[in-house]
Amino acid sequence: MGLTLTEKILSAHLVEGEMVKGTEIGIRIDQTLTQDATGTMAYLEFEAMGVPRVKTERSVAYIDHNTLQNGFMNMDDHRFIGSVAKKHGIYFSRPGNGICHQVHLERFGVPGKTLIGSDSHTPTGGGIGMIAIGAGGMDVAVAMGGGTYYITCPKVVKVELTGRLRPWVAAKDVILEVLRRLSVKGGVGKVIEYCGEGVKTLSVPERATITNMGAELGATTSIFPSDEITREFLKAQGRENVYVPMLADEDAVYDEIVEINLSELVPMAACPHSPDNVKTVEEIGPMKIDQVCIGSCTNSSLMDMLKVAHILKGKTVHPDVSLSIAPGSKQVLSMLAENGALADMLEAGARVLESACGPCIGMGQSPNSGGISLRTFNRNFEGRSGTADGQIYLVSPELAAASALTGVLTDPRTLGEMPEFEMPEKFLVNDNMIVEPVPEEEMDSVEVLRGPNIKPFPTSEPMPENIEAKVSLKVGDNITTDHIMPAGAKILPLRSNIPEISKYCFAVCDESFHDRALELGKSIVIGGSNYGQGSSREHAALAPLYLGVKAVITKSFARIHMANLINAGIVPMTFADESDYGRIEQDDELKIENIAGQIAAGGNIKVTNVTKGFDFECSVSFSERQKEMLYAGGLLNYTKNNS
Ligand code: MIC
Ligand code: SF4
Repeated sequence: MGLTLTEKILSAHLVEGEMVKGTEIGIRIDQTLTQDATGTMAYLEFEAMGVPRVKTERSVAYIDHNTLQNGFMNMDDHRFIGSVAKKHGIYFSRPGNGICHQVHLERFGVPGKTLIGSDSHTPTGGGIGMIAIGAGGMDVAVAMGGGTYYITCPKVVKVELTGRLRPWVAAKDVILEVLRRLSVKGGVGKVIEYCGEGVKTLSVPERATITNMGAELGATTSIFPSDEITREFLKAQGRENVYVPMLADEDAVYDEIVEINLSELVPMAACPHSPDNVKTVEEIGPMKIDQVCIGSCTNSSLMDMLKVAHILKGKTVHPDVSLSIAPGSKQVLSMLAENGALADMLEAGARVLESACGPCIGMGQSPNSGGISLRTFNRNFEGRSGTADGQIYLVSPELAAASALTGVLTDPRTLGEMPEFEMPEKFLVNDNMIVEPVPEEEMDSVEVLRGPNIKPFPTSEPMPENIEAKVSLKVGDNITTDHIMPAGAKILPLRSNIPEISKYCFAVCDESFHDRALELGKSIVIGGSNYGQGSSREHAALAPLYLGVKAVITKSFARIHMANLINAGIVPMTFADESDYGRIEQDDELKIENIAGQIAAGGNIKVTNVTKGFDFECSVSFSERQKEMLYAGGLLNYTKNNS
């Protein structure tokens, strides 16, 4: 029986377990990446492990999220990360060099290798045939120290692409179509593998747009084969030497097959407030818009930017629209400047931003109240833009640029012929904004620079005999980590300070949560299905830990968040019978007796609702390693106990 590409790469990296779907496997990690908003915690954790040098083939620390620098906190974090990186063998991509996923694809990614990153859009690397997975900071810290990374051995979905995209229809429309069909929970426990004749018609940046936004499916990752198109891309980056062809076997067996004829796709948009709320432009109609933002790790490649520049050339942005453009990397921005495309954007009235996440994570460019904003980004969760009632639509760069000119949602196909342009054969390669680490013998000379906002991470206790606690909050389905631990210009600077950032925990759902949870001392949170989707931020587990949350009971969890809860020593459980969700209210007192014993026994966990006087069952499916971690009170305690 042939193997899928996913199985080939995973089994070549397998260090624990067997390739049995649904069971836990441990894999060796070749590369890691961090960004600054999750990086400070990851490096504090790495330092706590006491490993002098990273043991990976390549680890890179990027600064791209917190570049607003409103106050000393952001730059203190940058300096901390830069100095830790230099000391411990990590390459440091300085602020201004670009968005982690874009730069990693351009400069460091290698087909067939494994990459984990403390950012949920790490699967961008799947665009060149990597198994690239988003993870919590602690998992990345462990991998940097040479430790194994654990995942549930995934099912593999084949997305069979046929045909060719018609003019003005983009890679973004491909992933929007996948999201429309599979939904934001359709990818849980699965890797999405793209195959078929249509693959050959897609360039690497287009493939990377698709794998990037596979994160919104809740998938473990997404991957394209590594083929001649990959080789051309790596060659243009001066890295042809790392090219290896990587293909699934002809007779590979997949768990699910999705067929997409690229020729049939039309321009689409994900409507507020979920990436799977997808409609065609025709269905939405010519809606008046207020803002357009082009950029983010999904759509900020040179190819995307050149398309936009050609559409804008010689025209003017509509007077009622604000257009911002953030090219994804220094390489992209420099090339736009060199070939004149940047001037075309500026002349049309675009507000060009630095190469960073920017508006995608609510770092500036919040829309007007109730404003309609078209964005080429990957997430449109409520409030994420920084404007509580902002209406965010996720669209392709073509559609965004066309609409910026007309002031209404515009089908780019109405613009006539697509402008023709050639992609350069060689990219401008200058890695001068990547700082190399010092050699091991010089590491003692590097002082780690710690600002006053950098506080130690919260400690956790070993699992108690019984958990008796009130429900501090009950929330519905599809709660994102942007609900649990919001980001944005005001809160992101607090990423290194858990006591401070925890003041905003769940603020989107209920502003009084922080005070109530602290007053209760210990509590339990109740959630619906797909709880914790979205970002990999472990702050969404560390802040609840700090506030005394002992367990989270939901209908189902998103993968990275569930792993982060276990790493923090918070017990994630799901209702054995989902109808019990409706029988529990905020403030109910719940009791779980002999919790460690019940987990060890392997069956369902009995929970008593003391307030309402009934028992209900929760199911858990922990590996032995996860059980041990929970007994110890989280990954750090577990690692200390075992070293
Ligand atoms: C995001 O897109 O939500 C982020 C900000 O990049 C996060 C990471 C973070 O919260 O720092 C992610 O996707 O993991
Ligand atoms: Fe940055 Fe946005 Fe990409 Fe997250 S999704 S890494 S915030 S650009």
